[in-house]
Amino acid sequence: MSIKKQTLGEFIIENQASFKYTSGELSRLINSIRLAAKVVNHEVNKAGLVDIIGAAGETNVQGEDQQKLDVYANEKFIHTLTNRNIVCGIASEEEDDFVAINSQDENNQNKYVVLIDPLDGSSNIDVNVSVGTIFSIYRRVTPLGTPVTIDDFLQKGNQQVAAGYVVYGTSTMLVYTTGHGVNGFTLNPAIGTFYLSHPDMQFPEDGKIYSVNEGNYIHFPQGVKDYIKYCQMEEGDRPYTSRYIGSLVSDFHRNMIKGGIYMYPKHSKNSNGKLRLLYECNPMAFLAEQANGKASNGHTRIMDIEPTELHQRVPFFCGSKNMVEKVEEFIKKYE
Ligand code: P6P
Repeated sequence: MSIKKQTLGEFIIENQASFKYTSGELSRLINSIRLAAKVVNHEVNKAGLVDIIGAAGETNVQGEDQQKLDVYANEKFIHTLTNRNIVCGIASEEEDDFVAINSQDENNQNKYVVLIDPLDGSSNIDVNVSVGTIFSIYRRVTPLGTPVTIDDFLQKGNQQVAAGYVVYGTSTMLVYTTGHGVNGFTLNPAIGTFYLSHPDMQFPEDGKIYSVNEGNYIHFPQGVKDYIKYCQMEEGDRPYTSRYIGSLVSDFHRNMIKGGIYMYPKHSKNSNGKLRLLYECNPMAFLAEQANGKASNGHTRIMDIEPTELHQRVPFFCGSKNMVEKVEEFIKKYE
């Protein structure tokens, strides 16, 4: 007889009391992300089909304007979070500036702001490779009922109250933390319910997988080059396996389960690397640390970095603690 798995809704209610701001607002916020994830999942899963069916010009079979999926995902998450009247502001990779959600209304007692990468790795959609949504949640720092300002978004990662991702892969999973460990929920698409499938997820302290775009090798700092050669050396439990999907959420998810490190270093073409601090690196760093892993820019803890602008990029090394510390050792030799 199969043991009944807890649903995401049951899990949220059961753990609500453990959250220091037990207003229930965060629970409603996680629930709204759950709804948006299901809507986006439905669209992502039929993307290829829509492309084929909707071939006639700019509209699909429903006569709707065909949208790029990342724009679609962005609109769905903003729409859902706005309609549920839970947050006072949203920042997104798809929006130049943050979006104030009627925060100037003095009756607006909404405490939270959300930062999202609505569809990370969206270029993979066209080749049917998994993609993800990443979200990061903070309490606003400006007074309730006043317009949100950039200060509400430029907070250090160590101020996050929750973070997570949705991975639209062979199955769709929602993985998140509120600072009490990391739990993974798998969607049963037949009934549209997420079930607790991966309780208390932990990064193994060591791993044998390294994830980096080695096409950029010649542009990497020498310490990173040396670490990659170290991974490839025949010695002890090495060589490691190279696995790079081109989708941060998927590489992170696999490495968290199996052990491994994800790297997006700075390189001569881009002095800060590619990944965005506020809605990619900080939420993934929060998850990593809650799962006994580590995340740095090569020498500084990601969640201690003082943000200066909404879309700023940082070098990113994240995963099994001992692997991150090893690459930091190699980088340190040249600093
Ligand atoms: P590159 C996707 O665009 C992304 O932000 C991450 O999901 C992914 O790991 C990385 O960029 C891929 O970038 O330069 O290796 O193609």
